[in-house]
Amino acid sequence: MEDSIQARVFKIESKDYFLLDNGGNEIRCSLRGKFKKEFGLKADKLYKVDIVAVGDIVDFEFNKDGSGVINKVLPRKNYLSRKVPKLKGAGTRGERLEQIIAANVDNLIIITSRKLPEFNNRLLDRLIVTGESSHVSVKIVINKADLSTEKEIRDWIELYSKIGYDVFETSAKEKTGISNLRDSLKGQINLFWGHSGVGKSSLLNVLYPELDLKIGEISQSTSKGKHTTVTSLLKKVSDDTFIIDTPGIREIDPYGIRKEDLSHFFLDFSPYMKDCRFNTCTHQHEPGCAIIEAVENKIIHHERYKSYLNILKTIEDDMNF
Ligand SMILES: Nc1nc2c(ncn2[C@@H]2O[C@H](COP(=O)(O)OP(=O)(O)OP(=O)(O)O)[C@@H](O)[C@H]2O)c(=O)[nH]1
Ligand SMILES: [Mg+2]
Ligand SMILES: [Zn+2]
Repeated sequence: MEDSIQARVFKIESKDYFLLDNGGNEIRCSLRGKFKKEFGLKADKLYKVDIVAVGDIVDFEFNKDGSGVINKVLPRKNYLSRKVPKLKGAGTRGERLEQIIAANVDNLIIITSRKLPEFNNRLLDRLIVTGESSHVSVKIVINKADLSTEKEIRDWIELYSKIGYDVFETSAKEKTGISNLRDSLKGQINLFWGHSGVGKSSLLNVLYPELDLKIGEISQSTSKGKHTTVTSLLKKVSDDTFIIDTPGIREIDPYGIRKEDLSHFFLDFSPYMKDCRFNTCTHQHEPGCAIIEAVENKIIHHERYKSYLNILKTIEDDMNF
């Protein structure tokens, strides 16, 4: 298209798509009607599916008033998504759509905390699986180092480091562990993701004070965050470094992962999988399963195996509705 220009989506609010161009200008856009039809979606269904996501590069053109219209989304290098969370009280029937968190990401920075909220390895493993299946580089941050002794968390650090993940220990409150983390974000597009209240926005503010993101409180009754960040926001923090702050999550069910593929996203399982008797082994009750044997011999950590079974069950439950 003649007047078409490319830019990156940095924020989405309802039907408004905000773009950042190479000169750092921000442009508010809508979606072209024709473009909606190309996706075969009826108008009332449009916003149930994420056609455009934060991080997408799009073709757009200017309106006379300085706003713009998006004509096309360029092919994505990758994207991170999950199943749309179940509504409280909803039954188990019905298809759950894919919610795209962000596109064209280099690093998934999973933020956890030692305390408030308590370190949750089950959620961490679900986030890792999502990252591995989306072909992004996964890094782990354990924040709130000021809230407990290192002893309580040492075994977890050892476990994930051994698998091959970079694990950063930080305190946004005392500003410790920050420069190592900052170095690993350089020159990349970094998505910060994790439970509400673990300190995603706080850490980003310490890493890049100019961001000035809103910080929430921890609920006294639940020790969890209050979902302070409400929309994903991509920001350029230096010439070639971008960050994406995201709303905290309660749960994550990976989208589109087949039962038989799940173990590929547990990198600590991969050296043993080939020794299972059946190549269709799902590592549950099958005879001659090399994964179960490795768990029994304490070569694979039983907590990782529990996480595997836990995600497998979620996939199976969804297949049976
Ligand atoms: N003690 C301590 N508190 C922290 C630390 N980092 C963040 N907090 C506190 O944790 C609370 C939640 O911080 P946020 O940065 O809003 O957490 P978030 O992960 O962005 O939460 P959502 O936006 O709800 O997903 C705030 O009260 C912060 O002051 C830390 O390293 N140590
Ligand atoms: Mg936040
Ligand atoms: Zn097996």
